[in-house]
Amino acid sequence: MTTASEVTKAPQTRISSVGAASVVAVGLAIVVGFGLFLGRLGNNEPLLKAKIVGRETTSSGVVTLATLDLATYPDSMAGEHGASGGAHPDWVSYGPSTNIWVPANAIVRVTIRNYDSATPLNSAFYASVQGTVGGDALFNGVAASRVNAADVAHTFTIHTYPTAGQPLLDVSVPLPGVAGNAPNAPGSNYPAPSVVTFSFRTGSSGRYVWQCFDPCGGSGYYAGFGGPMQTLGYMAGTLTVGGGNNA
Ligand SMILES: [Cu+2]
Repeated sequence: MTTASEVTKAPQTRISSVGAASVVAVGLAIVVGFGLFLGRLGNNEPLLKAKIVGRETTSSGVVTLATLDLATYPDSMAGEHGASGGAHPDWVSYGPSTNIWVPANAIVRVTIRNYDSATPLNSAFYASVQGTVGGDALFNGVAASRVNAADVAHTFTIHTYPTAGQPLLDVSVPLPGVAGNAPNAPGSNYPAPSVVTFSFRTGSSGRYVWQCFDPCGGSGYYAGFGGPMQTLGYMAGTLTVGGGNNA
């Protein structure tokens, strides 16, 4: 720890105008660089808001009903990184954004269209649907509580609370892959997607982190878990519950 007295004892050094300008430039670079770094943490990415579509009566009262549409891609050409793919065009990605907002005290109906082929799960734990309303999901229209671990391309997994003051929000749903040799759909850069729908219940306000737990990061990273798997904006993101104009 630096105390005020230590600051006053700092060596007195004469700094030339050129040196001072350099110090300012370096300081500015640090500030700008840190700002860019924070931007990658999600705050500056486009906020993807679940759409409030009405109210629903449940056994525990009337709650807000909202819908959320996501997609997973074999690259980064269709999500928040723009048509050029940004810094890592070949990284697998979620879209249209990984910075998600959903209302508090609500049922959120999620639809995820997956355009990527499978990478077998390391752990069959993530082949099971967890934390959804009814304990299952619809996989291309068929209800199931688990899928074959070898068929999974990605998962949508909300971590539990980052602080003890937030309610639990354990949700994990596997996303089966499309066939590796599937042709692109007409007019699309991707095959017809596998479609997974599920609902989860939110409680009071909170801020969470979610990510994919399928080792989809590519062979250039340790066990497929580096690169896009550890980077917000690709296979990880934030989930804000409530606040703002929550209905
Ligand atoms: Cu993934």
